[in-house]
Amino acid sequence: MSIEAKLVVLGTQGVGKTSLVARYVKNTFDPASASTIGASFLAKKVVVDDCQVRLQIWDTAGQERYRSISKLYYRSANCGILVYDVTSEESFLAMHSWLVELKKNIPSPIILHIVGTKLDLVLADPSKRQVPFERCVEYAADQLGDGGGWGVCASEISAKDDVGVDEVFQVIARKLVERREWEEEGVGEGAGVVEAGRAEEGAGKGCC
Ligand SMILES: Nc1nc2c(ncn2[C@@H]2O[C@H](COP(=O)(O)OP(=O)(O)OP(=O)(O)O)[C@@H](O)[C@H]2O)c(=O)[nH]1
Ligand SMILES: [Mg+2]
Repeated sequence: MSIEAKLVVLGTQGVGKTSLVARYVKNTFDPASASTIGASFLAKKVVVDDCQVRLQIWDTAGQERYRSISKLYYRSANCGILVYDVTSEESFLAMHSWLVELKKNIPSPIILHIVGTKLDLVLADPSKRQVPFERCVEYAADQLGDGGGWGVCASEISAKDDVGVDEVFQVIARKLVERREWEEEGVGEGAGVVEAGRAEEGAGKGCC
């Protein structure tokens, strides 16, 4: 089996969307990453068991003035990553506004992964943390854990230190495959799975 899926990456300016995608696709990190204009596209194949998943990854611009353009990308997406920065509560609140917008504008629930970035900064200095991982997990359960079809997951990553990045995309790809199997079997249309793990500081990642 092979699957093509469109993945959209959303979140406010500077949270690390481009860095997350660059680490995953090119295994690079730019400490002076330039702000994205409009959106950029990268593709990568992921193998899940005997299934090939080709992810078309749309990295959107977080600047407010590009918000209407981002809509073009998420409306046809099969899956998405909502990104915030663990050192910025403001970015967490901004992520919520993306989710509200998604819920309003997309025709049916998609697989969503909520990602807190810049974990390396709080591992180096815990006082920098503004969003506890528990808050993110509770948020995911409250907002998306109603069995409404959002296959949601949450984790914390560092694009700088390459922690937890591959896992995000692997989990999404696996959920895409599972969802396809359910649909083919006619079992689980709309069956949402809420699975969120705890980030162990030091272990550096928390995921499903
Ligand atoms: N320490 C640290 N810095 C990071 C990490 N990820 C991104 N950054 C830095 O955060 C800044 C913004 O990163 P980008 O990836 O460009 O952010 P973005 O979300 O794509 O921003 P827009 O394109 O403007 O929406 C850059 O200086 C990155 O180097 C990380 O995991 N750790
Ligand atoms: Mg960017």
